[in-house]
Amino acid sequence: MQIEKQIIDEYNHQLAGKHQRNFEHLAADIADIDNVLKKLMAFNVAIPSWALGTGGTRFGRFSGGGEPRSLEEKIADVGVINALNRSSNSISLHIPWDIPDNAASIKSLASELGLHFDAVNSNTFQDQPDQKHSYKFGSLHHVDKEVRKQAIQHNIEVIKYGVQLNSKALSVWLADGSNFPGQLNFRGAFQNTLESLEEIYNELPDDWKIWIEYKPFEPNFYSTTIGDWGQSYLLSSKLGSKAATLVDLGHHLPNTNIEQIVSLLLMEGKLAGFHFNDSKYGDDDLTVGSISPYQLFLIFNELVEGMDARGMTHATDIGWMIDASHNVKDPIEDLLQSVQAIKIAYAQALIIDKQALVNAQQNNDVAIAQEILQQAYRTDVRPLVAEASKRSGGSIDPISLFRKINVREQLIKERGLKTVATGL
Ligand code: PSV
Ligand code: MN
Ligand code: MN
Repeated sequence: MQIEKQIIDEYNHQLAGKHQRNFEHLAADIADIDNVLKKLMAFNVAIPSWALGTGGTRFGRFSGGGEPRSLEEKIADVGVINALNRSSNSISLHIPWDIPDNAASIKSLASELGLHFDAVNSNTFQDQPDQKHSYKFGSLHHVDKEVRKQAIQHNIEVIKYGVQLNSKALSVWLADGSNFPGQLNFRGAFQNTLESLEEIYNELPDDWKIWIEYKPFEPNFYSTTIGDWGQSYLLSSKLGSKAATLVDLGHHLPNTNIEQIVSLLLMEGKLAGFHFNDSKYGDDDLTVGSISPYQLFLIFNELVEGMDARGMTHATDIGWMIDASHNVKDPIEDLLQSVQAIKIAYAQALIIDKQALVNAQQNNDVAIAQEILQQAYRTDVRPLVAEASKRSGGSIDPISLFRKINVREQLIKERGLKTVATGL
């Protein structure tokens, strides 16, 4: 299904009075309001193809109904999200969960909806029915060269699919690790991973990147071969300028200072981008901003400051993507909430009084430095996000419009109640 622009405009019209009052009140206090709005309007976050259905947990899965049954339907769902918020103009595919054999028609469907393809993701953490060797004991780090070769080949195949879709990056997350002390030789595992990644790296087209994700635990619970940003950074440095480190917010031990990691990776030109989600305990994959919105804001503070210092373009110079899963909420509503949360954190970071913060830091004025950050964080910037969405042709309030026009009910009518989408 597609949402007509007229429906969005009509609903915006209904909300216009209150919105305009709130926006004007807020805008009066923001010095460079046009610049803030311009940046928000240019900002987009990719939607992962695996987040459009109910993920479930290892204890069960409860379908929400109307879930996309094919890649075409996943693309249609991203079209719905983007029509509502005008900030989700790309989709990230996971192969072989999505097999774009018909690349030309998939590409034209996406472009009809104003979408393009973000990074392609490889999968060497599951065995596929037709594969020769098992990934039970890992893939790119495996002790057996034949297993490594198979995993390398898969990644090269994923690049080829991505080239047909005009993606520009390969995203690699490995489940490789060990469950018990003694199971692995750490150096051997790391060395094998590096050599495997080198072979994949050599197959990257000139204008492509490889994004290397890290994660400290799960599915292995003693060691993960790319377990933290140091290990990912080491690999991406050794590989070369097309390689960088991908930060998934849920892939840190509790209380890790993620914003500091972000700041240093950015400084070194090695920040590939993000998988946004939120978590309280581990890799919970909860809605962005639902647990730790202040942390999200602090990350965006580092991003705005660091990207401006390096002359980077906010909208395009790093990868922005959601990596969440949905067990009890409508996936589309959840994704809309996530994108809103990201834009709120970004808007808050954009309105920080940067010169005053620099002065406070230079004078070791700790209290004022904290005040400056919290002043921005405690500002309700939702009217800015709404205005940016409206000016881009989206909705002032995407979730309430999604409910009002009964999108899910229509999807259930079209696709059925007991549907299963591929995903984590
Ligand atoms: C597993 O932790 C994971 O959530 C990683 O974050 C990947 O990005 C994602 O799956 C898809 O492979
Ligand atoms: Mn991830
Ligand atoms: Mn994860």
